[in-house]
Amino acid sequence: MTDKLSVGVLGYRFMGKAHSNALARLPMFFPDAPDVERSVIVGRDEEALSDAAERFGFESTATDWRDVVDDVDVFYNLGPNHLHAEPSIAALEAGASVFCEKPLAPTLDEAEAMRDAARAADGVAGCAFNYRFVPAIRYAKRLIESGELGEIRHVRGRYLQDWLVDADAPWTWRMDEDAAGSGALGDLGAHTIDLVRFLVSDRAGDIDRISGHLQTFVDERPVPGEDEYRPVTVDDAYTAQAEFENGAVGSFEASRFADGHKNDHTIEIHGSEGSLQFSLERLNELEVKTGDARGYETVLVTDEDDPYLDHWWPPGHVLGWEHTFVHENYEFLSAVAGGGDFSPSFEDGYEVQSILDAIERSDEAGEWVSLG
Ligand code: SOE
Repeated sequence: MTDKLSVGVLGYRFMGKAHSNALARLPMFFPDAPDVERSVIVGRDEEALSDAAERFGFESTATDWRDVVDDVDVFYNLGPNHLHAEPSIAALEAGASVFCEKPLAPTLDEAEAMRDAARAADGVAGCAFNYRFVPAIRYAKRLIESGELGEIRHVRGRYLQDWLVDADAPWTWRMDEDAAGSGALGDLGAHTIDLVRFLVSDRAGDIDRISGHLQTFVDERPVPGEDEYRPVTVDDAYTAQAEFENGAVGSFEASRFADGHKNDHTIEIHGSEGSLQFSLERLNELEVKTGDARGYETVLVTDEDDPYLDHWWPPGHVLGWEHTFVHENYEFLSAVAGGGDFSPSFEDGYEVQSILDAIERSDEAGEWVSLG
């Protein structure tokens, strides 16, 4: 009887590669991680799936997740957003643990159903907000919770990309409301809202009220390989402003039209005693201003007592985007094997979805929406 965790993964493209790479890294860099068997990878295109199974180290393939969820210990849902709810709920009800990519779901109703299924299940249910597992973000959380920034006054988050600046960039499911739920708001804003909750909710409380605006700049795009255009039914960009329970002021935005910004997720926090700034494009660094410093100090967060760094290289040998997936997979699988809890959970995923939903309701109503 093997004590390996059997893993089934739905999705073999971008996130399938990111998580498969993480699973492959664990034995070498996190030797105390649970033993995992990459049992089955699920997708529709059998030729592409077979190639992915070979490259990503999976024992078998399947074209229907219904044939998988009863037979694995852990189910990774890396499919498009509209496929997050049903397979994840089925896997939880079959007794598996589930790791679902963000955002938890396209709609608040689906996120609520997933949250409730997780509450009723024995398995661990995690939502893969990978940026919580950046060492510099962990360092930022320690600084905030130590009180070094004092009372939180300003929270600013923006996530800027530019892959849709070209009006002829092809249509994908991410531009369809039925498949994605929303555009930049759910795809990028979900990360920002989750990080903000992770960093400041203990000291500033949750978001109490919010107002938002969504915008679509290009309302149809060419379908690859076909002589047709399809409508874009989601936002290309969003902005929002918020008030936290402690009175702190929040401002958030994301765009797929921010020409010159490739994957620029920045968080800035100002307190009564100091400030910090993080940018994903410089993910090993944290800009910190505390105490009587006259300005920001750039801290390179790569020391061996910094979170996760002792698993990798000596100080200064910087990490990359893919390492965040190794960290989150280590924590998730350790929680599964050890019967512990994992954050961010489906509860966290639901809370994020509630705030995204409030931003959309505010945009529709043209007024602030209370979350309290
Ligand atoms: C969008 O392009 C995207 O891939 C997001 O879906 C991911 O969550 C983000 O980490 C990088 O950008």
